[in-house]
Parts: sequence; C-alpha cells; structure tokens
Amino acid sequence: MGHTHLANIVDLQKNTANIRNFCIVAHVDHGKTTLADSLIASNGIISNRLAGKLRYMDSREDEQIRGITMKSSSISLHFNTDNQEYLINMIDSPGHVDFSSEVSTAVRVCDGAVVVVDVVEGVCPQTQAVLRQAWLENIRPVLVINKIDRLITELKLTPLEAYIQLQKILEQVNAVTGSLFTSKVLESRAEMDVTREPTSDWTTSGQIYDWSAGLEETDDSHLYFAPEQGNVVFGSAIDGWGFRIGQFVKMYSEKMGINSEVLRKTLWGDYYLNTKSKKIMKGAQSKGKKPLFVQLVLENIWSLYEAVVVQRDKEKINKIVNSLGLSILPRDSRHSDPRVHLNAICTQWLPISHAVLEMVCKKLPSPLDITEERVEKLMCVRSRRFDSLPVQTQALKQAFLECKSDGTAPVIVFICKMFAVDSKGMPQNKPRPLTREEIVQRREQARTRLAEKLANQGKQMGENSEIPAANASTRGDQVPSQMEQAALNASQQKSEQKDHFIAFARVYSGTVRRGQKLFVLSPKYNPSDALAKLPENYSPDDDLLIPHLSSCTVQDLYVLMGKELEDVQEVPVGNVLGIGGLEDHVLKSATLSTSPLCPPFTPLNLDAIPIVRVAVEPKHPSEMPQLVRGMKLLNQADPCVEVLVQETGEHVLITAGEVHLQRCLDDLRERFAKIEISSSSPIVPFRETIIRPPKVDMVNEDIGTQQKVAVIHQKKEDQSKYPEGFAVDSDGLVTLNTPNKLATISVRALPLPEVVTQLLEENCDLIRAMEHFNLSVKEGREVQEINSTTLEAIKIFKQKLEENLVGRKWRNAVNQMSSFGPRRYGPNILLNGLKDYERPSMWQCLDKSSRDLGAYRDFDNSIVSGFQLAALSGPICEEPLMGVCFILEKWNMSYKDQQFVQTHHHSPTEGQTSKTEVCQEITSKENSLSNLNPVLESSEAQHGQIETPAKSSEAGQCNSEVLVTDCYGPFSGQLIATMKEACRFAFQAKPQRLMTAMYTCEIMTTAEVLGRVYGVLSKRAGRVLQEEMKEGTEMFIIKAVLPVAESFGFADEIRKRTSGQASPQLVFSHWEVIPSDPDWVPTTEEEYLHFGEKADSVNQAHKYMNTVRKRKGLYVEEKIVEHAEKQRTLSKNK
Ligand SMILES: Nc1nc2c(ncn2[C@@H]2O[C@H](COP(=O)(O)OP(=O)(O)OP(=O)(O)O)[C@@H](O)[C@H]2O)c(=O)[nH]1
Ligand SMILES: [Mg+2]
Repeated sequence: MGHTHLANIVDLQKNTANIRNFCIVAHVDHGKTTLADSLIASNGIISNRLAGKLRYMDSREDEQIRGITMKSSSISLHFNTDNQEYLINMIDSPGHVDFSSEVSTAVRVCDGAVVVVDVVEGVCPQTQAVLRQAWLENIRPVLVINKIDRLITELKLTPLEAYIQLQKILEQVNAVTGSLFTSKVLESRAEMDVTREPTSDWTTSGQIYDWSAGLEETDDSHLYFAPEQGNVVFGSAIDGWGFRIGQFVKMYSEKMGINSEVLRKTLWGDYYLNTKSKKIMKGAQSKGKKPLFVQLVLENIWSLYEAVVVQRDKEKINKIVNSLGLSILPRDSRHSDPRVHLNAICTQWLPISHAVLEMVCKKLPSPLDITEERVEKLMCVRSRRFDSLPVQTQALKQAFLECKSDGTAPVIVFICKMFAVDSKGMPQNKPRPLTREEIVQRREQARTRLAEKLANQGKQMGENSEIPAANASTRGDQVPSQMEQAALNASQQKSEQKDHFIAFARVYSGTVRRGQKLFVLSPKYNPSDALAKLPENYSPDDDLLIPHLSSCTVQDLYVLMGKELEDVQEVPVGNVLGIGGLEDHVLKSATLSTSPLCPPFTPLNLDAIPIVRVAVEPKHPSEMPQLVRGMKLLNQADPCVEVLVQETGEHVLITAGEVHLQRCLDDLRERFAKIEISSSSPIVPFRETIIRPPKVDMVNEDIGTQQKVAVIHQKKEDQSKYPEGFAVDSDGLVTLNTPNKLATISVRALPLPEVVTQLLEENCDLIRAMEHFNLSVKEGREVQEINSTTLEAIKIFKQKLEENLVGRKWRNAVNQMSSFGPRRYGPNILLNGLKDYERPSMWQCLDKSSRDLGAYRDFDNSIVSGFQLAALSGPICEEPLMGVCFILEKWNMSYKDQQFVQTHHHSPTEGQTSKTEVCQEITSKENSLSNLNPVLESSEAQHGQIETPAKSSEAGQCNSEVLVTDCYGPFSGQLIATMKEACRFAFQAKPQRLMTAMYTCEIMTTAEVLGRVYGVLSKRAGRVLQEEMKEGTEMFIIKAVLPVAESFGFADEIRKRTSGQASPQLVFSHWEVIPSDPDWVPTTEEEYLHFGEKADSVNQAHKYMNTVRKRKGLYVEEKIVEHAEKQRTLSKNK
C-alpha cells in the first residue's frame, strides 16, 4: 500500500460521519471474495484484470487451494461520491457453515451487511443464517444479486425469463426478512403489553394475536429489499459489472424525457412503456407486454453478451462501445478470451465497485447512527434489564450514542476475536522503501566506512601513523554498533519464529492511542462488583483486585489491510482496527475501556456448535509441551474451536465440522505447534435416553401376543452389584439408602415427550438466566432483574411446557421442577415429588410474590448435585442423558444411629475435640458445596424431619452437623452419591436407548448423478426427507438427514462420485433415538426364529456403544474367540 493511501485513510478515520463499516455475507460460493476483489481493485490495490482471479482476501494458502474462505478479514478502502470522501472498512466473511462463527464476529463490529445471493441458487440455508445474524446484531443489510451472467451464458434464459427469476429471488430474500421482522414486532408488542395493563379491546379479542396488529404502524419500508429504494445491486462480480436501477433511471430520463421520479418508481415492477402514447402503464404481465426493466435494462445487457461472448461480432461491439462512449484498450479487445474483452467493457460501463460502494455509502448507516436499541443490547449481558444496571453504567449509553473521539469521551473498544499473524506479516518486519533522510544517513555511513577502510590500509602500510580524530571516534562507535546489530538480528530471528496475536476490534467511543492504559473487562465481569470496591481516584495503573477485571497497555495499533497491517499511532471512534500485544490479556473476546463501570459487551451470537471432536497427540511423545502450547494458541486464534484435556489425559479438539477440523489440524501442525501430530478418528457424541416399553419386537411383531422364550444370552444380572437396601418395584421406582443408612431415597425415571426435550434444548439460555436468578435469590445476593423480553419468553416457555406435559403422571409437573441437568441447563428434568416438602419455585422470577414461599430443605443441594452427576454420564456408555425426567418420590432422613459418635470416640474429651474439628470440616464443605442456610434448626422445625436428639448433644451449635458425619465421609457427599446411583438404577429399570446426533444436508445436483447421491446416502444410513426440482433449472435439491457417526468423508465421497457436481454442507440438526436396544438379545419367539440364538446380526446401537466403551476404557462384553473349533482346524491345515 502506498504511503499516501495510508495517510489518506488516517485522515478519513477522523471523519466519523463518512465511515462505513460493513461485511459481505452469503452462502458458500455465492461470490463474496470475488466481489471484494472488484472493490479492492477500485482502489488500485490490485489491478482490474486480476480482480476475481486473485481472491485477495483469501490470504491463507489453504483458502486459495480449496477455493473457500475460512477466516474473515478486513480491509480499509476509500471512495468518492457527490464530492464526499468516504472511508470504507470492508470485511469479507466465509460462507461455509463450519466457519459461521467468523460471520458472528464480523457482524458485531459492523453497522451494515452486503448480502450476496447467487441468482441461480437463490436463498440457501446459509443465506438465511447470515440474514438472521445481521438481524440479531441490529445491523442494516443491503443486497447484491450476483452471477447474473450465469442466466445468460449457462442457463440461456431470455431477458424476460431472467426478470422472473430476479423477481423470485427478491421475494425469497424479502420473505426471510419479513418473518424476522414480524416476529420482532410481535415480540416488542408483547413487551409493551407486559408493562401496560390489558386494555378493553384486548379482552374482546381474547388471547389471540392479530398478526398484523402493530405492523401497520411500524415503518418497515427500509427493511425490505426493493430496487426502487436503491438497496439492491444486480450484477456479475466475475465480469465486473453491477448497477442499481438509479443509474438506468438517470440515463433514460435524459434520453427519453421521462420524469426521473416516475421512472424510478416504475423501472422495476409490473410496468410497461406504451409506445403509442409514450406513457408508462401498469399491468405488463396481464397484457403480455415487456416490463420496463426487461426492455430498458436487461435487453441491453443481453445484447452486449450476445455480441461479445456468443457472436464475437467486432462491428457490433464497436458500435456498442462507441454508443456508450467507452474506450477499450487494444490488448483487451484483441484478447483471445472474449470474457476479457467483456470485462474491459463492463468495468467501464457499469463498474460493480461503483454500484456497490455507492449503495454502501448512501444506504448503510455511519457509526454515528448507532441506535439506542443496539446500544442497550450490547450493554446487557445475560438478558439483564438495562435499568437494572448501575446508574453510572447506564450513563455510558450516552457515550455510545454521541460517538465522540475527543479526550473527554471514555474509550470503549470491543474485541471480537484474536487472530494470528506470522512475523513476516508484521509491519516492522516488512521491507519498506527508504525515506530521503534514511538514504542520506546510509550514504554518510558508507562514506565513513570507506574512509576507515582506507585509513586501516594506510596504517598497515605504515605510511601514516596518525589517525584523524574524527575517524577514531567513528571507529570507536563502530564496535558497539556492530554488537548491537548482532543482538538486534538475534532478537529479530526470535521474534520471527513467534506468532503475533492481533485483536480484531472496533472503537465504540473515544480514541485509542498507543501506550494508553485500559481496563480489560472479561465476559464475566460485572460493573456492580466494581462500584463497591473502587477507590475515589482510580486509574488502570492501580491494582484493583476486582474479579474479571485487569488492565493492559495498548502496544501497537494497526489499520487492517487484508493480509497486511499498517502501523498507526491512534484510532478514533467508529473504526475497525487491529491491536497488538494483548495475547496475555485477552483469550477470545473482551471489552477494553478507560472506565471500569463499562459492562462487558453481550457475548457473540455464535451459531456454530462445535460437535466434531478428535483426540490429538504428538508423533514423538517428547514434544508434548509444544502440543499443549500449540493447542492453547489455536484456542485463542479461533472463535469456535474448543480444546480440553479429558479425564483420561487425552488432549481433545472440538470443531464445528470436518473442514473446520482439517483447518485446525493444519494450523496446529504448521503454525502453532510446528510438530508432527497424529489425530484419532473423530469421536462422535451420543446421548442416552429411556423410552416407553416398546409394543413390538425387533421383527415388528406384537410383543403382547407372543410367548417369551427362554433367553439364552440374556446377561445374568449380577446381584452383588446392587448395594444393600436396594429395592425396585414393578413400576421402576428405585429405593436406595445412603451407606450410613441415615437417609432413604426413592427415584423414578420417566421418558420426557420429544417436544419437551426439544423445548428444553431450544431454551437453554432462558433456563440459564432463570438459574442465575434463582441462585442470586438463594444466596441472598443482589437480585439482577431479568428484562421484560426474556421474562415474556420464559412465560411462553413455561406455558408450552404445561401444554405438552399433560396426563395424570405429569400433573403439576411444571411447578414441581427443581432442576435441569446436566450442568443445570440440560435437556433432563428433576421433579420434586415429595408431598411434605415445598421447594422455592423454579419459576420465581415470573412472580414476585412467590419468592418468599417455601424454603430449601437441608441437603437439597446434594440431591440436585446427584441428579446433575447422573445426567452427565449415563449407564450405557457414560455419555450424557437426554430427555429423561427423574422424580424424587421419597426422601427420608433419620438419625437413628446417632450414637455412633459416642462409640467412635472413647474418651469424652477426645470426642469433644475431634467433634469440633469434624464440625468445622463439614461446615466448610457445606458452604462450598451448597451454601446452605446456616440456621439449621429453623428448617428442621419447619419440616419436622430431623429428630430432636441432636439438640441435646454436647457439641452445642454444631449438633446436627456432627450427627451427619461417620466413617463413610460427610453426609452431603453420601447423599450426592446415593442420589446419583438411585437415578442410574431408575434409568436402568426402563428400556434404554442410545441417541445419535443427526446432520441435515441440502444437496444440489443434476439429474444425471442423482442416483449416485442416493447411493452414497443410503450406504451411510441417510434418510431423504424431500426432493424437488429447482424451478427454471435442471437441478434437483435433495434434503436429507444423516447420522453424524456416519458422516466422515461424506462430503468428499459425494464430490468424488458426482465428479464435483454436488457438494453438500452438513449442519447439525437434532438428536435421534436409535430404535434398537444396545443390549438386545432375542427374547420373543419371532425374534428367536428370525435372528437365531446367537443374534449376531448387526446391532447398530450395540456397535456404537462398544466403540464408545472401548474408547473410554470401560468394560466391553465381547467374545474374542467366537468359533474356536474352526480356528483349530485352520491351523491344522497349515
Ligand atoms: N459465473 C459467475 N461466477 C462467479 C461470479 N462471482 C463469483 N463466481 C465464481 O464463484 C466461485 C466462488 O466465488 P468466491 O468469490 O470464492 O465465493 P465466496 O462467496 O467468497 O465463497 P466462500 O468464501 O467460500 O463462502 C468462484 O469460482 C468464482 O469464480 C459471477 O458473478 N459469475
Ligand atoms: Mg470467500
């Protein structure tokens, strides 16, 4: 980049009103990077001829090889229009679903998005996903309908057919926007209704929402994509042309003398030109006329293609070129490839860069236009209500809205991701042209060196024994400077090996400068914590010792220019920038501010769920430290990857998909660890569940009518594995004692209806918010009120649960819920079925009055923890449970054995001291475990469960606690273990099943290879859900689901089998129960007949279970020698 370019950009950064931050988003391969190339070429960074071929923003080698973008990267450009100069910060994002987290990070720092849609493929799954992302971040989208050349050269459509296709695409995109918008209006209306008392017309209309209510008052015209609004560009990025209808309106209103406003409104739509009356009329379609857009726009483009690409008619081309007033270089017009010629004409006539950049400048908001709604959203972590933030924090909203860069404004910067740059890419290590002063200085140095050399020579020859004083001094300097040079080289070499982490950030207020000290607010930071502890005059230099708050010094600031970085001294508000030297302060994302009252920004809306996991290890065991370090760096450099060490000691990498996995492994090998690595085959997650007793057997015969036959291979239930006091009734109610027999628990497991499981999965954020709230209430901390949108959502969630949990066994279930698991927000439920224990409601955030009802019984937390542990790993193969409800039906605690304290301690004095110690131990354990209510007596009295002898014991205050310890360890621990066991047994008392994760995929393919696609799908246990033909094309779209376990290599296989004509993208969709029982053996007549006594046909669930168990080092029941006799005969024969 030229020096003037950088100076220009630095100047432009100060004019906030003329800054536009936008990202290009789309489905994979719809032409984002190609479009970016054209925009970059308009700034002279690359040549026009290379635009579309270079893919400048794909700077990684693997991106170039695979032809897909994997990392989003930013570049700063400038653009002139209407005598205004704009600074454009453009981010190119990946479209592949595996990298959707890169889109999430990009949209956070932008104010607008350019949505690209391939005109042939139309709206694809990722197009919808990115539109949703843009919507969630409250950023404004504009549309580019790309690849229109394909309609001409590939599909050979007529201009009219093309017009219909364009209309369809617009409708599809607007339908997506419309549904997003409607749901938002209804949501905000509901929110208003919550705060308002119901009005009279509410009562008349009942509880039914009028879908259009509230919609008509809300102006949504700017939301939709409409060519007449100027927010749609039609174009072909590869051929370099693109336009908004405004350009043609200008051209024709002058040429035909039509009022430009009229033409603007009618050029797109069902209007035609009545040649006789020279008037524009409505109803082109019904009258069979050509719409204006076809006649005035598309036909021109079609005839240009016809002349240049199809007929290659020199004369005709010249005529067109002359009429448009263009001048084409002979090297372009004589080029053997007609596309080069076409490109040269198009980039002059209708340059796509101009159309897109003008649209960006005119239609997308500047950083100054940030809305209150967006600011509040950014500031409210975990669905908190804005007005529940500290007042001083709320005041910062003004700083966001004012968007000032002067010294008075607080500095607020958000870092959305960290990315690694190798040393060669750092500006300080790049060769630069020398400045004039440097040249003079170097010349001077060379002169002195020469003089010195000459002097030395003279000295050696003994001709002149005197050394001029000046030379002597320079020589004296020379020695240390050589040493300095050597040291510098060494340090340079060292720094060259190191990867530099740059924070990808945006300034939301103030100006960041080099050397500035800022607070680093990690995502968990809470400004209320700081308020209490802040000294009067604080600064980032102080050691404030506030959790999740640290401070850092800004070392380097960069303007991001694709793969290049340019050093700058300061960056004012509204800009996207790179910050160096934060690797020790920030893991993935963070907020930086001069004010500790600033809240951390809400976490990014990451769409991608890391699901594919592999265990990695170094080829040479001695290189383990490098691997560990490399994984740490990889974790920092990628927003979506997760790294962890399992209990087994394995280092595990969790990624979003196969392509993502490949990229992570490559990064690890070549960049972060720089060692050879071997990785296991992907570890597939499973879930364990229970089902209602099946009515039919494995051969689909009714079980009820059949006679059970003797089971030959039935696993002998080993009685010894059941603990003493274990009992299970015919209905699956499991009763178990704690080892010290002081408590008895009865638990029953029930399968949850599928809809409920799904609801729990979808609403885990709500459950988390509720858990957070309940915990605050329980611990008596300051309650952070939940905002009304979330409360409304919780209400709906509760209502839906009530609707779906009907029937006798679920009576009052929703109110009895005491926990979700695992990890307190999973898809399993613990119900409190005790008649004598009213627990504070799970839903207390909904109703203030319910907060004082009920109290937690002692050790309630142990019961919940036991359930959590049980839900985390099930008995089939220690995978998490899903869709299981545990009902606690009995929980008796008795202290009959209290004498054991005395029997354990012979002398009373001895007993006294040790009791006190034990008492302390327990108290501390309990505090950390459950934060129990310290006044135990009161709750005892309330429930009448714990018998009174405890009170008469000598140990004073600690009485009841002393009673609960014994040789089995602390009572709370026993209760956890017993609850866990009880849940596991209750689970095993029901028919158990494994669940597998399923991918959905949409495969677009031609009719010729359709059969092969089906072949691959069925081989991998895929299921086709839908097959339809894409209108206007010869392509078929197949929608299918496929188990994750069978998906590895699927995309490659499809690509190979169809010679690259189909390439599916796999997206995690849901969990599905595998119908067969993992421990199945024939039990009915029919099964026995069908499968034989050995039942050795393939049982998929059994196979999966054994793979997991083997991997985890668990016991696997497998015969190693199946047919011993045969083996003997074989060896004899040898
Ligand atoms: N015919 C035609 N092909 C295009 C056009 N624009 C892009 N392509 C081609 O489409 C393919 C994908 O283009 P990219 O620009 O890499 O697509 P992308 O959206 O950046 O893809 P990802 O970054 O992987 O999501 C390339 O082979 C381009 O040459 C266009 O206007 N017309
Ligand atoms: Mg790309």
